[in-house]
Amino acid sequence: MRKIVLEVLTATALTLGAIIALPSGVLASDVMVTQAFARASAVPTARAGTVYMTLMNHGMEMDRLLSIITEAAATAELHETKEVDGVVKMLPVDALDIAKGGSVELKPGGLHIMLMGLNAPLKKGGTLKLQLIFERAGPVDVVAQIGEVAAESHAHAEGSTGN
Ligand SMILES: [Cu+2]
Repeated sequence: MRKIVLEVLTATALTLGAIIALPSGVLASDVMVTQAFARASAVPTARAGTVYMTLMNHGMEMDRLLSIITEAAATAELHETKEVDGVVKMLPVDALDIAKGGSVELKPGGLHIMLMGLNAPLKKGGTLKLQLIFERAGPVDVVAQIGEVAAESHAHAEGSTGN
């Protein structure tokens, strides 16, 4: 049974050329990422950026987003925007669980990936490459489209201009 499964995986990998079979037999594509987009930098000196996307777990078990890697910035962290006593704050999220068959939306006003120490401003119309590391699915490459500058305020440590 296991042999048959592995042969199917190999055939699929050869066909698509982009699927990596991990040693455990878990496919990297067990987590599907859609609608990945980043905000364009408002000013050329911007050092922070935000990225949003939808994560779907098509695997057989719960999965967990452990970390984010990008060459575009010094660090990339998962944050959650929350209103605490009328003050909007961003709190770091250590790990994000995605239930089997479930999905999690990273969107403005909620969960987001925060880039800190941008190597270059994010230009509208460009793309941003990220790699998401999941506990079970392993690394998943993501290409985010760079869209408009954020319309709403986002309380960054580096100081938004308010409102
Ligand atoms: Cu943030």
